Amino acid sequence: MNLRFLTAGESHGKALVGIIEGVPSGMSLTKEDIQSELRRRKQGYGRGARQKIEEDSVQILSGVRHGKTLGSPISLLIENQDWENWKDIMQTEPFLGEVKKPLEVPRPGHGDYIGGIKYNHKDMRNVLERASARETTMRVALASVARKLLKDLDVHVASRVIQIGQIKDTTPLDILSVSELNSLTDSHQLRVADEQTDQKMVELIDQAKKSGNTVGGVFEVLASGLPLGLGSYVQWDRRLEGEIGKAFLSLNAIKGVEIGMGFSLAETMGSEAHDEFYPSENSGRVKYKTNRSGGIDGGMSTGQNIVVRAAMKPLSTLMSPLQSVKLSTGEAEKAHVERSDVCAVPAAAVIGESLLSFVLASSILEKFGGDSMDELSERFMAWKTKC
Ligand code: EPS
Repeated sequence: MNLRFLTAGESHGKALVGIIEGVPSGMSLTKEDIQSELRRRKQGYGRGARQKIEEDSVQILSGVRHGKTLGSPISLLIENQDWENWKDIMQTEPFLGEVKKPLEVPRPGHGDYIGGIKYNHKDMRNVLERASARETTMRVALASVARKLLKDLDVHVASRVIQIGQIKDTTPLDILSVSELNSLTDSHQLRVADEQTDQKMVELIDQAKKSGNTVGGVFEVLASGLPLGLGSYVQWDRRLEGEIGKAFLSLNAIKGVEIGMGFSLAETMGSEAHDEFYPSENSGRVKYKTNRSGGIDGGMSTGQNIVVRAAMKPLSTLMSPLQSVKLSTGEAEKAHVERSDVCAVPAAAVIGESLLSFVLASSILEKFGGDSMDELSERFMAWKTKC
């Protein structure tokens, strides 16, 4: 990957920190470019009380001067407001008192049990604190730098939720252009294109909350304005679908990813599965009338919109907890209960936009290189014109 990033920080620790490296020099970048994406991640019906506590206010610590990137690593800091309430429990110095809020009964479906055994932690809070999706706050912050790079090249990324539990939104994919989609979905409680379906899903989340349950769903992330030829077929780890799949499957609670027609392609005949070629005014090039491949064939971008869908399982922290075992006694007990969300699919969609932005910006840098933004955009535009 030409762009690299790392995050650190516990959910209730002092702060989240991150570094992104490989961003060309001379790109305009302000705090607001990052903050606006962090605000979007906090939205969505079904979130818990934490989102009211946290401001997710970002500080740019390095790599930017007078509103322009320097080409050096960009480091970011987001302080956790809730730290004030967790100082003793989460302090880094040795603590001699009785540690409050230990996690002794693992939540089925979470990392608690496996992580506790693997890292030899009796208090599985040591797992929870880092396995928590709170970490995605910093991922979104770092990826919003990649998203700014895409925006400057006129590449747009947007998302919508298409399923919560068993309720599906069947609004066609091309209802709006990718650059316009977020203005619609940002204004709905669950990021669903159809407002009535959005409302039905809100009711489902209310029911789940009442019964101490959680719900998952499916979201779709789209990108437009891309050139042909990102990624490559020549080596397994350069295939664009592979990079996208890895990025999306690295997101907490994601259990399935598909590109274009995805799983439904398995039900079709070859004659209905591919995007046929039609003559183009541009000699030596073709036109498409369909985009069943979701913008990627042979591990490379086709130049059509990229379409990715991901399935998120229901969150594993239930207020009516599942059956579990207290490991210290070996006795059956109900799982640990921790403040959490009922549904975080809209937030996951925004995080999905961030992950796709990161992979696409990295693939663009791999193909076109360039140490400065001027160099990159000149090469990018020349290729797009040619293709
Ligand atoms: C959070 C995501 C979820 C929230 C968390 C904040 O993390 P998890 O994967 O651990 O459920 O529950 O909030 C809390 C840990 C809390 O104390 O409320 C996020 O996206 O910011």
